[in-house]
Amino acid sequence: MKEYGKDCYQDILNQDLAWGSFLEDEKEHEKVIKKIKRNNIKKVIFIGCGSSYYIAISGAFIFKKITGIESEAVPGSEMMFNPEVYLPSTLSNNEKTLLVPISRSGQSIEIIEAMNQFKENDNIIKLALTCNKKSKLVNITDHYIYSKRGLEKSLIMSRSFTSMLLGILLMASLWVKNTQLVKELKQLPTLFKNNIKDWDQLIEGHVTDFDYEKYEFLGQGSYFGIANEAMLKMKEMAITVSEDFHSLEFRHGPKSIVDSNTLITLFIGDKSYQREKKLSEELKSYGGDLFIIGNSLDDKIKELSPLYFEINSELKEEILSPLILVPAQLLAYHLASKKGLDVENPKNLSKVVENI
Ligand code: F1P
Repeated sequence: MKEYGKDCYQDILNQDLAWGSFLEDEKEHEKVIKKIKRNNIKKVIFIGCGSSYYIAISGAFIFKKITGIESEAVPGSEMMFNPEVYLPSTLSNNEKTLLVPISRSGQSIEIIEAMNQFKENDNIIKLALTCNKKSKLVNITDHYIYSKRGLEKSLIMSRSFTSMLLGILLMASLWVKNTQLVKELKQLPTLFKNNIKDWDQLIEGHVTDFDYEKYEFLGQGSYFGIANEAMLKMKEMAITVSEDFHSLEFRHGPKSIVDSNTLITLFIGDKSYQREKKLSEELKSYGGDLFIIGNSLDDKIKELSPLYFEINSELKEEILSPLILVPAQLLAYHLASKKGLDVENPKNLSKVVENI
């Protein structure tokens, strides 16, 4: 059988190399953060398109949680059309806004057009987060943080997503000089290596044995951006309709569609654990199947879900954000393979959206 999506599969299976390589450059990243911190940053706005916007959603939550600095995620198109709505209306004489455009290619048209608006604006410090340091974006920003092994061969974003999200985790940890957090981030490549083989086999097996019509992805906090990206992988790779919600938002109406043809993937958090467990019991009672991924899972959760992954680390949920996405990438890949789709040439998609 033709090996569909070889490059994409390899990109997913070797993300730990991109993470390790990014973390090796800690000192370079630290120099950038120190330069930026010479400014009195009042607010940080992360912008992105597609998957990169979902990095921004998860990253803004993480950056505020770790540094305490006001942080927000805005789609590139919104910052292009309505910058005055998102930029702080009042700044004291030395306060600045840090704008962080996130872009694997550094070429997406909305990001470039948005950033070109601020070329002369000294109240905005511009930091690019990218996998392409020879990009238009890097030429129009003051600083850049670069994931040198993040860029995929494949069109589909996988290791670029997780390595740039790891980038925001490292930025925030360096910002507050939390050496313990930096040490914890350095555990992620090993945690990936310890789990990837089992995860891949178990997911391939589940996809082979079960068929669903509807796919829901749920998460709170930093896992909401992860749920967004999981939804997008299902669409881009498996050409399958899927949705994402904050976990408890799903109860306010969308849960009405749950039946025995529904797979709900829950990225279960620490603070939200008990409520998300009750939600899982409710969704199970409607006939839905649960795929639960979390740090430590109790027996009740394990009984509820035909498929569950327990990471078993001492790490907080935010630190696990890049890792917890990986099972959803594998789910989309194996469903695409089952459907005989060639993920190297996904329907209607291009690697970069450079014009509108
Ligand atoms: C990323 C992106 C992807 C999308 C497609 C087109 O742009 O929008 O999210 O899946 O591959 O490109 P960027 O990160 O390069 O700006």
